[in-house]
Amino acid sequence: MRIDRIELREVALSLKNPFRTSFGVEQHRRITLVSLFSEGQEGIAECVAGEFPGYASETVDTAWHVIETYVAPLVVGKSFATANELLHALRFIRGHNMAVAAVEMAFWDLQAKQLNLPLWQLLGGQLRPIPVGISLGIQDTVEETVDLALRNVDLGYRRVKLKIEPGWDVEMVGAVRATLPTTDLSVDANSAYRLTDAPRLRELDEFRLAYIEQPLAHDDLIDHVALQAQLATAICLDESVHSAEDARKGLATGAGRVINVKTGRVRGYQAARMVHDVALTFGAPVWCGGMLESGVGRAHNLHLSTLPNFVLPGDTSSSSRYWHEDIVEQPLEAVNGLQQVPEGPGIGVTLKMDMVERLTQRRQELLPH
Ligand code: OSB
Ligand code: MG
Repeated sequence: MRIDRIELREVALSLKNPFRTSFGVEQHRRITLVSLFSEGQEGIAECVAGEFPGYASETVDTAWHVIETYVAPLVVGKSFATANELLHALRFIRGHNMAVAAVEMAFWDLQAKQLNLPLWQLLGGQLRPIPVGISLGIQDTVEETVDLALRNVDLGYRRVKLKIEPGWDVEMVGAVRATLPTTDLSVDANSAYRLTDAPRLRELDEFRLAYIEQPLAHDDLIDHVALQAQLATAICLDESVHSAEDARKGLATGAGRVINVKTGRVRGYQAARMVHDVALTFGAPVWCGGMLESGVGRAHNLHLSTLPNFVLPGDTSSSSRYWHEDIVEQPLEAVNGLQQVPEGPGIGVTLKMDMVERLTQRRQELLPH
């Protein structure tokens, strides 16, 4: 498959409500859409790098720069039979996983469309409704948190993940647990704690959480091993896992027992599938994380979630939780906590072109030189 050109497009979209985590607040998203064109067909993906390097070191602007300056010259005008061949061409680009992933994921969509297959099938998944939960940002009060958790459980969401940070943890989680005694609950610290906080984190054990997500540093596995040994609750690794090798090390050492898989963080589908397979060999469950994506990224997440070891509810909640209006035609709405995988070739969603044009901040064509 010859890649004729790449198109980059930045679209501005505002979240319904500010999303607060231990590393900052997001209210306006600058969404980078990456399209690969071949023989009149278009594959598309969303780059999940944020405006601010708070979750990962990449940003919207570094990803744009890396794709334009380093990725495109290695891809445009070249032919690749598989995603592996594409990744091989990019092997000397160290890091910048979110930038590379967006290109790789667009390639998968393109290939699925050329084969006239839904992406889940090309990935080797099994079509099924995808159980999803919500990720609840840090709120102003415990009462609001309890209320939001309750309302979303009533909507059918299969799991409630509460964002925590020092000072917003045991009391808040205890209040939610008291109101929702049987709900699948978890917490996500986004690296806000240190190993010396182990006694505090141990207090969470009594709330029977499914897992504590990424309590310690974004680049740590060693301290997570020590912490996991002191906790009854499983640790779920997010920020610390950038590859299948990281997943192997994390699970083999006992740094965690669960993995949150995000294609952007690990460099695309090929790597995401390898993380999934490694976890399976350890008997560790995985689930599909989210990065406040538009419908393009959400559709990708749902296709990935059809792989068999995605056994825990993912973060691909309804598009309408985040957006007044999404940029894709197909509604991606959970019903009773289940999302349907979009049908049709590739990712199965199409852009609302008028809306996208209206929201476009910049656009760039990358042609062969
Ligand atoms: O840690 O999983 C995370 C959002 C942005 C960056 C990191 C994370 C998140 C979420 C939200 O938890 C997941 C979603 O609903 O898209
Ligand atoms: Mg997380």
